[in-house]
Amino acid sequence: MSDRIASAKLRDKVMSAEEAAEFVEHGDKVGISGFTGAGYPKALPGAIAEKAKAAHDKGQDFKIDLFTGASTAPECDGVLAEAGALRYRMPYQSDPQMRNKINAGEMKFQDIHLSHSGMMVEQGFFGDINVAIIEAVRITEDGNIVPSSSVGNSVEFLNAAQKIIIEVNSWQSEDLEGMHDIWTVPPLPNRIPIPITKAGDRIGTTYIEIDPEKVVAVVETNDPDRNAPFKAPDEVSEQIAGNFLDFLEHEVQAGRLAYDGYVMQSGVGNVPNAVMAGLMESKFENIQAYTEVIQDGMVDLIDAGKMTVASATSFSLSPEYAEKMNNEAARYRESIILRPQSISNHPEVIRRTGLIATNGMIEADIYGNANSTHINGSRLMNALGGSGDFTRNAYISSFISPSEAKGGAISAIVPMVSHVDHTEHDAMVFITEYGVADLRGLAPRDRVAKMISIAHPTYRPLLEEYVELASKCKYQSTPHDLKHAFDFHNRIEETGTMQKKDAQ
Ligand code: 0RQ
Repeated sequence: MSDRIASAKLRDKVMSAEEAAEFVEHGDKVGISGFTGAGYPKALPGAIAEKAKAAHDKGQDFKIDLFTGASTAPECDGVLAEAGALRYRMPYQSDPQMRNKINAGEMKFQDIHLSHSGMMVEQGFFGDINVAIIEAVRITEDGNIVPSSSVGNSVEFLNAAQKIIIEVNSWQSEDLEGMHDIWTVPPLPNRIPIPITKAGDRIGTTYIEIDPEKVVAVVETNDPDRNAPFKAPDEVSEQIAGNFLDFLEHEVQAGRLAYDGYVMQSGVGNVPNAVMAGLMESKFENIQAYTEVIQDGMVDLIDAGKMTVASATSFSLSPEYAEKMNNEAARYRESIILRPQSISNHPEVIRRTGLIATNGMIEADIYGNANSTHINGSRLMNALGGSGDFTRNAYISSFISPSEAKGGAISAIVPMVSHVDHTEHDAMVFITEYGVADLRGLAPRDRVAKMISIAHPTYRPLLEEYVELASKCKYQSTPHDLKHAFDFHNRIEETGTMQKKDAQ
C-alpha cells in the first residue's frame, strides 16, 4: 500500500475502484475534482460507467448528476457520457462524446460561471451532494487531503457531500504539496474582504480539511492527467498575438499599463501560447498571472525570469510540460499557487489585481456582444468557463479570435450574435489577425466601423450591407433590422456558408 496514506484510519478504507463504485447509486449527485484535464479521478469514472452499462443491460435505470470544477478527460467525462450514465452535468465540459449527447438532448448541461458553481452547491440548488470523489497527492495524518494538479470546486464538494471517496494518485508529484492555497469565503453574514492584494499572496492552508468520518473508500491509482499537446502556432495565431502585443504597447504609451507588473489572465490555446512566446521577447518584466489555468507558456515565462508568479486553480499543460512539472514541482511551488476556483475566479480579487483578461470566442457582433459557447445559437461547443468571471471584472477585457472559421465559411464578426455570453457592457477590446477594435468610450453606432475593420475582408461588404439596412430602421440607438439580423446564420444553415453564393 502507498505510504501516501498517512492516516491509519483511512488506510483501512483502501479498496478497488469497482468496490468503491458500489457507494454510487442511481440518481446520486456526485461532485468530483478535476479542471481542464488535470486532477480528475482516474479510476472511479470508468467503474461507474461499467456499473451503469451493467444496469442498462438489465433494463434498469442508472444515471447520476455530475459536478466538477471544469472539463476533465475522455476517461472521465467521455466514458460516463458514452455509457449514458449522466442525467445532468455542470459547470463546464469540452468532451466530444459529451458534447454530442448534450446537443442531441440526451443529457442536460448547465453552463455556469465557474466562480458561481461552488457557491450554488453551497446554496443547495442541486439538492444534497451524495458523493464527492476527489483525487489527492497524499492523505495527511489527520485524514486531510492534499489535492493534486487542480483544486476546482473540491472544497465545496467535500463540505457538502454525505460520502467521500478519495483517489490517491502516485503519478502526481508529492512535491505538489505546498503549492495549494486553500481558503474559503466565510458564510453570510460574516463575509470579509478576501485578503489577496497581489496575485502571489498566500492566505490559507496547503491541504483541504475534511471530516474523515465521511470517507467511505480510498482508491489507489497511478495514472497521468490527460494533458493534450498544443498545436504549433500557425500564421494567423502569430498575427493575432502580434496585434495583442501591439495593443499592450499602446496601453503603455497611453499610461494605462506599465512594463513592470502586467497582470494577465489568459484562456488556453494557440493564440494565448503565441502571445506568451511574444512576451518572452518584449519589454514586459515581472509579469504576474491571476488566471484559471497554468499553461506551458507561463512555465516558460517563469523559467526565463519574466513572470514572477502564476496563480490559478489548475494546470493545463502539454505532456512534456506535465512531466517537467512532476519532476520539478518543488522548485515551481515557489512561484505557482493553486487555489479553489471560487477564489481564482472571484470578482473581488480579479478587479483588485487590475488584470487584462484575454479569451477566445465563437463570434462577436458589430456592437461588441460576444458568444463563447453556442454555434448558430443552439449547438454547444464547450461552455463559458471563467471567461465571464474575468471579462466582467477585468481592468481591460479582450477577446482574441481568427476573423473566420471553417475555411472561410464562417465569419467571427456578425450583425447580431446568435447567443450572448458577454455583453457589450463587459467586452472592451476585440482582436483578430486584421487588427484591434478598441470599443472603450464608444457609443454603439461608433463601434460598428471598428468591429468591421477587424472582420475578414470577404465579410466586410456583407456587414456594411446590414449596417445600411439597420440605419433605415426607426430607432437609432443600437440600430438593428430584426428581419435580417440573422441572415449570416440562416445562410450557413441553408447553404453551408455565411457568404452569399453569388458573391463567391
Ligand atoms: O474548430 O478545430 O474543428 O476547426 O471552434 O476554435 O479558433 O481554434 O479557437 O481553441 O480558442 O476556441 C470559443 C471555442 C474558441 C474557446 C472557443 C471552431 C473552430 C475550431 C476552436 P475546428 P479556435 P479556440 C477561461 C476562458 C469558452 C471558455 C473560455 C472556448 C474550434 O475559446 O471554449 O473562454 N471558450 N474560458 O473552427 C463554428 C464559429 C466558430 C467555430 C470557432 N463561429 N462557428 N465553429 N469555431 N468559431 C479559460 C482559462 O483561463 C482556461
